[in-house]
Amino acid sequence: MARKIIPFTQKAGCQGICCEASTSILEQAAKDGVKTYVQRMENMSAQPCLFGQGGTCCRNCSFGPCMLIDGVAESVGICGATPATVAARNFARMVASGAAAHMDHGRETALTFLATAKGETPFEIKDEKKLHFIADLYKVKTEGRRKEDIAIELGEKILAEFGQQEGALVMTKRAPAKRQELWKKQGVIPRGVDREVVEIMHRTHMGTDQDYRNLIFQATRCAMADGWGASMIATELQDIMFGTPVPLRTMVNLGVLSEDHVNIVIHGHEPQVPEAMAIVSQEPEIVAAAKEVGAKGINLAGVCCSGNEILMRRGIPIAGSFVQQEVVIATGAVEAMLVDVQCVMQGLANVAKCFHTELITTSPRAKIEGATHIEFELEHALETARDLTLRAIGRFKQRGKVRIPDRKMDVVAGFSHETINYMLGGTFRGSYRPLNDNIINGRIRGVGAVVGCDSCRVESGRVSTTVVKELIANNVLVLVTGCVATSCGREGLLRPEAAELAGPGLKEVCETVGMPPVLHMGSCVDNSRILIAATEIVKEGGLGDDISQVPAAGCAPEWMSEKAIAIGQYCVASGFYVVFGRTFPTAGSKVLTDFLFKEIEELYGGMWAVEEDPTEMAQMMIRHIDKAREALGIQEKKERVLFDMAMRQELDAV
Ligand code: NFS
Ligand code: SF4
Repeated sequence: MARKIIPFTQKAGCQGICCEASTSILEQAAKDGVKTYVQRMENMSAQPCLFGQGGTCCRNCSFGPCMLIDGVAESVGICGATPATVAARNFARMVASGAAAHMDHGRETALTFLATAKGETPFEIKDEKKLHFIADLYKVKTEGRRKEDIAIELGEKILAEFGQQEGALVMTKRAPAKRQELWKKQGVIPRGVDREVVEIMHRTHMGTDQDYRNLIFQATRCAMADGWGASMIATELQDIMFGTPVPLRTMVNLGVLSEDHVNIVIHGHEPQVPEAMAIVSQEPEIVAAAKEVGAKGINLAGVCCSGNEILMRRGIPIAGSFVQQEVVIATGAVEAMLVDVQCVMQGLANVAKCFHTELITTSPRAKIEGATHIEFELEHALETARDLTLRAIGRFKQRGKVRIPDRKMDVVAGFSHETINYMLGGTFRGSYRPLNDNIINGRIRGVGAVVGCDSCRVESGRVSTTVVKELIANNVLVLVTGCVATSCGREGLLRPEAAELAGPGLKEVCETVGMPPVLHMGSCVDNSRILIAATEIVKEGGLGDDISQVPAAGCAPEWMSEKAIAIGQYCVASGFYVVFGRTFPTAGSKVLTDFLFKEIEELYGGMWAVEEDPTEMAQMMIRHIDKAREALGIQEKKERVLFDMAMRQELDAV
């Protein structure tokens, strides 16, 4: 049965919360007078403004805000800007902001990589194979050279791409040839990383670009500089330094907090602080210090994508998703919460004040009033990490009543696109062949990427997991990243046992391989792994020669962040059909929305859609997947046959 999603604000009490574990904590917090997003939503005096929600409010100059009504001829800004122009400007600015978040993350990663190569950080070059692969892409010589020398040259080349003015970002050359041709034709290959954001900010300035198509063109080029640029750079360099993920077992949900350990929660996005914390937390002196205050040791847990980074690579558990961040503190069990950048609620500061928790900001780019600021500097990474850990230990004795819900769930995470190679291909022949074959023979209907945030405007987590369950029940293999992955983890969907919920074909594949039907591919910058996985499927052959032909679709059922818009736009530009949940930021302009939902398909082979009902979201993806299967001539379930070269070519020619 389809579940009607009722906006949280229309309900009384705590019904919009993701799981029972959170509900119990939030109810107690409310009784104790601790204010979280629940109270803040109730206190919100007005319903969301329709102009703001639909993208037709402009305040790009002091004549505004100009609030425009679509379809009314005289409803234009004082400057004459139409609803389509205003909505396109606002959309482009969302892309710019979202992309900039990933770009700054990518830049920090590149700087850390370079410093690591020079021996100035406690990190190392862990994945030499990937170092060589990426070095080859960037035409950095590898033969007979020390890995550090390769990394220095590579790091400098990558860093230079951020300020590059002309040319093309190197990572875009990884896409299928046909896709690259299309991008060239459309002119959307990014010239540099930062330039594309600056150009959006310029074009959207009062009185500049006033053609919605031209604005969306630049938004696309900027989004490309995120997905096929900064995010991919972040993922690959992080893998080289911290290790490319391989499948591992760990846990998620509030129950991963420990009653008898010092709990340090790491929240935000960049993996430098989490990695340093992971290194020092097991040091004998640190453990001894924890024991001195009566704790058994240090328990690290993650929130949001910082959590996903160390979950994927180190198996460190996740205490909560985005919506759960305040709940984590409200357990009373957290000695310190370290936050760096993005998706950190300012409300945390007040929640922390109600407990013994110290909220600590670590990035010079993101301070919060009322939080302690301890800057994390790479050159003193471990000293700072020790200092942070000791501060947390110092708080242990101040703990009041602790309420850790007895809720945690097993998850298997760590599916890099390289792992999918081996997982499905077997150790003796790592390739995407078996995946492609199973898609061709119909056991797997297609691939669904369900990504993005969890939202407190809906029954958070529930919308995403309903989409995911519907997809796997229909034999769609699901890839997840970000907070959706945490939601799926809480519901047990990231365990091989979840194959029980899959349709017969997908179930058979999962059981043969021993993998879950829902594969956790990492944080939100790791959506770049999905781009590469789709590319590998194309290159393997038999499923068309471009990403837009692959039976696949993307979805962000509970999106909230501007990053999600940037991600959606680069997925559309890469040929994906992308469904967003609940609300779409251009809804106030029919012209622009029609362009993004329909006409854009002619340009990129991908397009947007929006839908509130999760079952319908999944069905929309499935219909798209079936359409792609039909176009490939594989819509009927076929028995598994071994493909020889001639047959592959025949399929390629379809
Ligand atoms: Ni993605 Fe990750 Fe979560 Fe959304 Fe925020 S943490 S970068 S933006 S809320 S998934
Ligand atoms: Fe109004 Fe135009 Fe100024 Fe925007 S730029 S606030 S539409 S006058």
